[in-house]
Amino acid sequence: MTKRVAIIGAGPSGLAALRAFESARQKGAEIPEIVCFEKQDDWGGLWNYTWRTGLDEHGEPVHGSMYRFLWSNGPKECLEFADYSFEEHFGRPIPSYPPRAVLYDYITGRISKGGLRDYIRFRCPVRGVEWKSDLDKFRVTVEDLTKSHVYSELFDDVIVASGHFSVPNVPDFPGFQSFPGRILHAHDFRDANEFAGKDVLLVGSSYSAEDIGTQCYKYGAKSVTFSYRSRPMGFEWPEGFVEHPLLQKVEGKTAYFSDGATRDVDAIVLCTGYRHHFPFLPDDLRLQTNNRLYPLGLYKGVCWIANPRLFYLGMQDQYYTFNMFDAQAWYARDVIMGRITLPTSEAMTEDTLLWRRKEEAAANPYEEIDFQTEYVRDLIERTDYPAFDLDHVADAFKEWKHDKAEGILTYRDRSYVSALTGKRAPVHHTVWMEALDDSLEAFLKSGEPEG
Ligand code: FAD
Ligand code: NA7
Repeated sequence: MTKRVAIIGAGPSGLAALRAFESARQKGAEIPEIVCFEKQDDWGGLWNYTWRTGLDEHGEPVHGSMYRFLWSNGPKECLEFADYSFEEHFGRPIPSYPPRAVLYDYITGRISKGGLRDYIRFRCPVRGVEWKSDLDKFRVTVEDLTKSHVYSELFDDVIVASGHFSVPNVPDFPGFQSFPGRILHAHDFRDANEFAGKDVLLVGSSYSAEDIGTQCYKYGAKSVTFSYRSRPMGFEWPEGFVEHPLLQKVEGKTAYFSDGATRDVDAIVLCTGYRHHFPFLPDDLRLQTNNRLYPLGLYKGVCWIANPRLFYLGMQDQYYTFNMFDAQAWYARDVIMGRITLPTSEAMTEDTLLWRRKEEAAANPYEEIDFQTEYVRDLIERTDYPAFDLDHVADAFKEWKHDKAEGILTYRDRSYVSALTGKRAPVHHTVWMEALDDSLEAFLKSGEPEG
């Protein structure tokens, strides 16, 4: 009997799994029967933009955390699929920092060929996964939202690719109850134009704070105040930006910080990160972790040690993204197809503890980049995923870090060399601060600057 494999989610990680099996099929292998369950009505995961916030038309929590005017926050050369270059997709080299629509086109373009969409059941959130030891299978329970029908099917293996930047971590601060302006989490931020002319406070000091802060400034916010819990971002901010340590309280529209400073603000955006959230998984199958480079419990960051017929993709904090999801998907595929034999549970645990120690030893972002590079290399060496120059990609990440430190508003004007084609990306026709149209058409048109 053919094995059956369930993939939960058709974002970049789930699509990487589909591509991995398809690649084996194209090389003549007999592949398992695959069913991918996706709760949204289209593929692309977070890259599938929605204006909606809160609940969707079916009463489901909206998955999307991306916003209008989101441009890649790292060079595309660092996330390029090893089996499908940007140049192959767009027919020519394109600049290094594409807006969301361009990356969506690239991700979905690779998968559009070959009828892979037929594997996906859209509008089908997974409600439960249960290990049935008597049957030696998982029972997966799904709701078909279109037909308003709940059903269960049996699978030999399950791949969880449901993402972990969707369910917000929302702290409370004294005075929020009576703050006269809008308070929202980054998950619900959609359009920077809303904050034009306003004094905005952002709590948090990581990617969301940095990017939503600069977006607000780009689209006309009067001022941007950041509040950090552990350490400031420390960029050389232009006039109009300021960083303070942790928010203590708000009284009326006045925010009080732990350094004694105060600031009147019109709106507050909590850029306080996300929670790994798997309401469809029971305790014995559920990954429990904070956002970090090496969560425990997963051999090679992928196989659930307590039941290695369950796999997780993309659960790490991410420098590498699309190419790391591919490396993980190829590895999971090879375990499922019996090409890789897993060691004993003890040996798997020991291996993860070794990696965890290396993760903990990484003292700064440059060492973290090296750590994740080695992690991806370790995976790629074990499968037939096309080898690419990972040292080159690690150098590009470090160049990106350096470029950001030199200019948080100008780093997206830089260009980098592709490890696949060896070519340096062209410079975009319009500098990022003046590029207000984030459409694919505006980005790809050549010639005169926008405006
Ligand atoms: P997701 O993209 O989250 O996809 C998960 C999919 O699973 C979704 O389609 C969801 O609907 C589905 N799903 C969830 N639960 C269920 C269920 N129970 N049943 C069925 N389906 C389910 N990365 C970059 O490389 N560059 C960037 O510039 C960048 N910017 C980002 C900006 C923001 C605001 C955020 C939040 C993330 C950003 N990322 C960026 C990182 C992003 O996490 C990855 O690029 C990528 O989207 C992760 O893919 P994924 O498939 O693991 O998860
Ligand atoms: P991150 O990278 O997980 O960062 C979360 C930030 O929120 C970080 O600065 C935390 O501070 C801060 N945080 C968390 N809880 C609190 C509380 N209670 N009070 C104050 N500050 C808090 O999430 P992001 O949303 O920035 O990025 C996630 C992805 O989205 C990423 O891949 C991007 O590409 C886009 P800490 O440093 O822990 O003290």
